[in-house]
Amino acid sequence: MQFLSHVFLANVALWDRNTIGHSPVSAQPMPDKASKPMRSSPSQLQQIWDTQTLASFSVSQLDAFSALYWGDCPYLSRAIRCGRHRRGEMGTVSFSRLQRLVSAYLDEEAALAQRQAVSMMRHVWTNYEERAFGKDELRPVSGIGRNNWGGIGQTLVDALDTLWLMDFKEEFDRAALWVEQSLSFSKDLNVNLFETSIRHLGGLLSAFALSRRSGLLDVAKDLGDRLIKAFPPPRTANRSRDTSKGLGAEFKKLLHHVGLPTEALDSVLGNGKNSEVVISLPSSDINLGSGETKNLAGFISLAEAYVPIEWKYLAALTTNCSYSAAQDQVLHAINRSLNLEENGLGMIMLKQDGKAFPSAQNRLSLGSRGDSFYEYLLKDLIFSADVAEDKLTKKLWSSFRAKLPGLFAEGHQVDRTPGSSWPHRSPKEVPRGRGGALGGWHESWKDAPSPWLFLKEITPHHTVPKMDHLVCFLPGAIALEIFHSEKKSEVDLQLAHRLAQTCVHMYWRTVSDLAPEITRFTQNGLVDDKGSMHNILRPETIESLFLLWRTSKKQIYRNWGQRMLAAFYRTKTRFGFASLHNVNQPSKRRDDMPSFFVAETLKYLFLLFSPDTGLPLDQYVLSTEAHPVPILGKAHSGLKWPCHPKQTSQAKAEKPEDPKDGDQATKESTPKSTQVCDPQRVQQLEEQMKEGERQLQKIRREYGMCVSDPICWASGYTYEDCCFPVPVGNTACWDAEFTYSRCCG
Ligand code: DMJ
Repeated sequence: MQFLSHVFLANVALWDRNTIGHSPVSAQPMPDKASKPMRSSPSQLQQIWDTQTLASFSVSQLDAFSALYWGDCPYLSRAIRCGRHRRGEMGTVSFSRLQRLVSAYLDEEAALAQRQAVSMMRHVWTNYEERAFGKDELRPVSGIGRNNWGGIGQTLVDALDTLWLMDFKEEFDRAALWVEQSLSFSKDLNVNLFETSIRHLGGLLSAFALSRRSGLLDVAKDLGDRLIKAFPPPRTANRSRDTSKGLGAEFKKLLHHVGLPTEALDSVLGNGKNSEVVISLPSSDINLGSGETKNLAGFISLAEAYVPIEWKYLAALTTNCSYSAAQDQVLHAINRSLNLEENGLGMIMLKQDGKAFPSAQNRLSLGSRGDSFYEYLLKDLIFSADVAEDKLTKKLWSSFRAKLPGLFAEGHQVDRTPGSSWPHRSPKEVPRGRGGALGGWHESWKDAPSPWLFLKEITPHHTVPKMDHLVCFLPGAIALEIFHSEKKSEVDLQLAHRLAQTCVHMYWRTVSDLAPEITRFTQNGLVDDKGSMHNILRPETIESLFLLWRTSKKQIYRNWGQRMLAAFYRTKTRFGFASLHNVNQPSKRRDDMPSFFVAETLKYLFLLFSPDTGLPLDQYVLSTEAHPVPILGKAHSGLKWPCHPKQTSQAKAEKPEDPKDGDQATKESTPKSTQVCDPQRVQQLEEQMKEGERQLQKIRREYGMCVSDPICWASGYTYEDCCFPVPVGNTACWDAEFTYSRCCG
């Protein structure tokens, strides 16, 4: 970019003050053009920042730097004492002094931005307390409270730790008291397991971690005991059957022969190496009162199945290891069914057995239904690093990182010149393998000089050049990985930066400066997805800016955050902050303020401009709903991990202890028994194997050996998923390479 010219800088400085109408704090005269030479832009700034960072400063910031350079006080600054007498011969300050002054000025600005985030929270909370206390949500335009999540205090619970971190201690106490005295989960209410785990369970546990208020842990535990019923029962045995020998081996041979995945057998019997026996995934929905489970959408999302931080922290606090075992089981089940250790990426719609749900909508995606699965691989790795004995999380995160470039694609800068056809209509999906020139973007992220880097989605049929705003968690996750690595990879930091840049431009290209729910890409760069132009105040981009700031300390992330803070601020209504129907029509507001706006968006805005000590990232990890929990084994956690395999007893898993308060919760666990083998269960499994063998014979009789190429059954698809009904089977299984005849014989 061209740095602002001297004259332009001086002129815009005048325009800025007059237009905005700010009156200077100190009585400083306006520059007298006749008697005083124009201020010049300090070229020294280019020694402090790169051009992209310089371009990200606002005009008023540049004006302030210019003032500092010339020994003047920046307008409105209260922090900087100016020393005209210290000017050098040229009438300017020295480079080292300029650096100090600029840094003091930026610190002051950060403190102001932090205060603005606090004032936004105050605005929300005053109205919520007054008009909707204890309700799920406050409608920001009409000021009416509503129980659209079944009346379980969604906003209140999700906001507890934000109140604590922002030092609204009285408000926190009132809200915590409401949780302890009035919140009841004993009701006939169907809830989504994932949402309730990340918002309620995570919210309560984090509020407990920060405040040590034991009543909050009691409520969390009650909720945990209700939700855990959505998981299949824990299956652990210290001695698993070795399916590489005997009847198991025979059965495996048969399975292999007909092209069916042999891992399924391991998941039932174990493979003799691993004591964990995996059954399947939790149901997506559960009735809090009756414990009845359902999969309301007909399938389970990859992201929704795995929520390790909340459940493992609950296990650590209560010494009830069944909470954590359930998460380990889920991960093992998904790994087996989707072969994630090798594939790195998994389909987002799953059947309860962990295999891919047969649907043309199924896809590889880091957006909706996929996002937090990958986020949680990393976060669990950080959270459990010091206590983890099972290395699967680490393997899966590494394999995800290795396969991630397979989703990269690039598009070029948008052409906004008058007369150009921008904004363009959304492109249709492109048949897989025919991106590039036809689709207008590049299949390989190394193909083009400096285009936008984005993440495509891959369905069985198509490559889809679209990116959900949800994907914008990824640059932050990569930054967080770097934060916790000993070797800080510049290449990864650059990758995170490029992805963040794409996310930020999803914001800057709209009228409101807020990103739409979905953005598409063509040869002209970022384009609209007509049906998805709304914004529901999501946090992912600001979250990434926060993590990039903490990791790199590069000013550009705070600058982008300042602009984003202003954009969110402009959604202010009389009673809160409102979602938008269309980011290009900011006056059309939705009477809707989701709880993650207070749990995440405002919290990340606050943290981005706060000193690191407020929430040290070497001590805490933020959940996918931005609820901080202390990293296990670190000083702040004050916990010992009670769930080492030898310490975890079957009896304990089935009948959890009932800690009365926070102190008790931190006591070490005492293993009660070590069950070796359950003969009844073994008999049951042997019967299942025999039944399996009968089924297999049936398949062989009916379909012969025409199972063709087993490579077709990647990503959890099976012969049965794809080949029936004959003769075309399920077309979701076919793409350019795989055909019915190739796969089904
Ligand atoms: C939040 O509830 C969580 O961040 C979740 O992981 C994804 N969606 C929303 C925010 O966009």
